[in-house]
Amino acid sequence: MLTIYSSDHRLHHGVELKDGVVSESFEKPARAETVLAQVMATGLGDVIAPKSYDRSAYIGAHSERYVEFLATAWSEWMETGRTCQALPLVWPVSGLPSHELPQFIDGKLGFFSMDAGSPINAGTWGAVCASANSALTGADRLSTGSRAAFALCRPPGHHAGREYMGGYCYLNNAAIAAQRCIEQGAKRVVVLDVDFHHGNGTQEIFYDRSDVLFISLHGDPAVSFPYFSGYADERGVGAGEGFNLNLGLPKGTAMTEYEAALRLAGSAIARHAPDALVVSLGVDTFEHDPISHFRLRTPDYLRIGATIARFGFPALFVMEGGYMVDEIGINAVNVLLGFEGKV
Ligand code: 6XA
Ligand code: ZN
Repeated sequence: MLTIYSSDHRLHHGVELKDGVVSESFEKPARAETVLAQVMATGLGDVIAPKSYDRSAYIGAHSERYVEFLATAWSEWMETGRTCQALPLVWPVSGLPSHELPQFIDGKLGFFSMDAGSPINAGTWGAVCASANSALTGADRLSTGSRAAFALCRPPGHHAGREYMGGYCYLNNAAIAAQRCIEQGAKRVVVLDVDFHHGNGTQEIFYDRSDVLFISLHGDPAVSFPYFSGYADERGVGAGEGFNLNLGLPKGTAMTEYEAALRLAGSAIARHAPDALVVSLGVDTFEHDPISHFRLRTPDYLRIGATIARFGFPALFVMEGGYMVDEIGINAVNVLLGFEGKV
């Protein structure tokens, strides 16, 4: 299986507000390096750099003004004399009267974010573009007949909505790839999100559409980030009604229950009969992940990959979360090896 990877991910390295303390983010460069090392060590296949894409390739999944904000946020922040990372501190929650886009960068940061989990520094936009371009390059491979590809994206994307960043995400790589598949001729696409966290951004982007079915297996939002989406009654709206499937799972979920949910996803995928499957591949479902609470083990990831292969559709795997740095490589690549039948 081909891997698409850019070392530009290293341009982005942020802080995180966790347990009331600002410290190094769990979403750090070593994650992608560890996955790449495992891709090489296992001989998964060739590794190529992403192609260049115009910013217009991100529009469709995102709004023009949001992409412009991401591209210019750091320079606007610096113009105010600050040199530390840019973070939002105020949000237009539903009780506040104005939902107008502010002119000042501090207001814009709150307007275009769901949380304080996506810091912006000098290298963020470069890394974000390289990440999205990796997903686009993978989507184009599928459109030209490849059975599978792996976009080793960093930063991740599935929390990013049409007009907001959050949860370490800026551009929604999986959604951008799914949209690209549609633009290249796919009639129907499925985005299957197996990250521990609900892919609220992907859900939002395709919520009113019937061409892209979104399915997510994730920690019950009553007790898991992002808390405000991921419930079973979120089924889509308008033309998209019935094309959004949330499979929330309880604390401590292990492989037996996880596989049962994956089988339900498989039935929904078969009914949609997609031309392409985009897999939001997070491995923070791992038993030792530091920020999640499922109990999957390293060999389970081979089975997840083999199960996805049995669904029988061309698949683009897009890297999302996973934070136990030592095992993230083995677990992520096990899914890919399982898909390839190399078990
Ligand atoms: C709170 C936790 C963010 C979760 C990010 C993630 N800062 N999403 O792994 O898939
Ligand atoms: Zn996650």
